[in-house]
Amino acid sequence: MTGASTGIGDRVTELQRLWKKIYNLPDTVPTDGSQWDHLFADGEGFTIGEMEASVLLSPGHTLSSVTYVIGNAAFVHDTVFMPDSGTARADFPGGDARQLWRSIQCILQLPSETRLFTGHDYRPNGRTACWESTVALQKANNLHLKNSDEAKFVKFRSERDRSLPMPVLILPALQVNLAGGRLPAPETDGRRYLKIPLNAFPHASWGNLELRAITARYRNRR
Ligand SMILES: N[C@@H](CCC(=O)N[C@@H](CS)C(=O)NCC(=O)O)C(=O)O
Ligand SMILES: [Fe+2]
Repeated sequence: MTGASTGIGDRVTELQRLWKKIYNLPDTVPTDGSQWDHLFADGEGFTIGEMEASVLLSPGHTLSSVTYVIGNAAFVHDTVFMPDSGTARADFPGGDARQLWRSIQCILQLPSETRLFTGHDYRPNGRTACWESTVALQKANNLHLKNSDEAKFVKFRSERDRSLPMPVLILPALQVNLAGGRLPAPETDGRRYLKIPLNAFPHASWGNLELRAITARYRNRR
């Protein structure tokens, strides 16, 4: 809306191809990332006005996730949440718990006073919403990381992920996200439609959908 240019990690094209198959989208939907003005490579630098920024590939939660490091702040999206909330799940298509562990280790190599801004906060025990921590605080207190190692984390994360339900809005939201925020093109009647695959993930605990279950969850959201 502002006309600002947009950018995203360059592996988004892999994500677009993956989900295009899952949604069985028409051939005309581009999977070359052309919906953004720029695709960032791992390690690439850029500026926002006079601020220096750089991009760190951080796959795991998704295969194309990136962290933006800007001065002494890092925007870490769904990798670590607040220390009392732990880490993001790694069971979405293209997700990988081992890669998530490795991405988090890269983030934790930033200077210890680096401010970390997280992607979500689910307010454990009903506390007020928080979004900012530091590398030092994460190392000392993160529930899923302290006293852990790669093998323990992968086991813990995979078990926990099997118990998590499908996010309520993932299927409608992804179709728009993957097009850089654009709605699907209108069909011959002039209307735009979002597709909801009903049986695309038979092996995922959250994926074996029936329309009844979806409508129940939308109703319960209120
Ligand atoms: N209840 C939420 C859950 C959303 C969810 O799964 N969030 C992801 C990040 S996109 C996550 O990592 N959650 C961690 C967890 O639930 O432990 C919803 O339905 O929207
Ligand atoms: Fe996420």
